[in-house]
Amino acid sequence: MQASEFFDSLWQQYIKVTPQANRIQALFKSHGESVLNDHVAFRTFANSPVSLAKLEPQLISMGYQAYGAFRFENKHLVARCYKHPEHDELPKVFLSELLVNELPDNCQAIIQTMIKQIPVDAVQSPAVFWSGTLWQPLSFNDYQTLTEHSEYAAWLSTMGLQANHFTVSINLLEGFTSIEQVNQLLLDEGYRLNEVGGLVKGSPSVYLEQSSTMADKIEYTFSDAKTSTIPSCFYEFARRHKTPDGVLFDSFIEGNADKIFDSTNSN
Ligand code: OOG
Ligand code: NI
Repeated sequence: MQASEFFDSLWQQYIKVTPQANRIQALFKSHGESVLNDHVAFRTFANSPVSLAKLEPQLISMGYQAYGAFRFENKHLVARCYKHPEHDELPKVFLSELLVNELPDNCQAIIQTMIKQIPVDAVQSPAVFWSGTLWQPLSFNDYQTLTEHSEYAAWLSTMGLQANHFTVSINLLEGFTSIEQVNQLLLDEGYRLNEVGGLVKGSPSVYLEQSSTMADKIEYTFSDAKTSTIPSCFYEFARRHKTPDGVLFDSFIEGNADKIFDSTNSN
């Protein structure tokens, strides 16, 4: 699959559950901007047929290369990032996975019932990245148990494989040069931003500043027919700075990412 086709399909699936992203993109365009993506992100279950190691070859097949690795002890996650060496205009990819066996036993049991339903050959093509939940809905009670221990697990249980967020590259905007300007535009338009650790994650001194909306909310029907609103996906904004060697920093920062993850918290 061509990367351009990949990102088009991914975006179409994403805006179905994240209407705010489509509206915010249109807002930037109404200010004369062309909107290009810095990166997209995915979440998955480790030790499953869709683990990071099983998904990675699909990124490689489109010409991507891994170039960074991250660990989030408190959230029980690891992540890798990927870029396209020949086409640096293509979005980078941030792929994380949940270390299920670090969670309490009751959470592991809930997650194993989902993992067991994933076909062993689920990964056939890059289209797996918008295949959603490859398992039946869990009960509302189990969902609540997961939220208590891992918001990431709860999100992944209901949303599955799809773009968790797209990220506007502030560097490639013309009229909005600072992240504060972007945040102010969004606040003025009534969007709710992730405030964990402050609106701006990072600083020029770590060469990366990021902010994000709080995820949209969608109606979801659990296995026991209980319907509730759950967080879907969010939109991120990133401004990169030059490192001392004069090139734009192109990786990710654990301290920033740790807070960006909270954009899908349930309240
Ligand atoms: C990924 C959070 C990290 C970034 O840009 O640092 C991230 C996620 O929420 O799945 O996107
Ligand atoms: Ni991100």
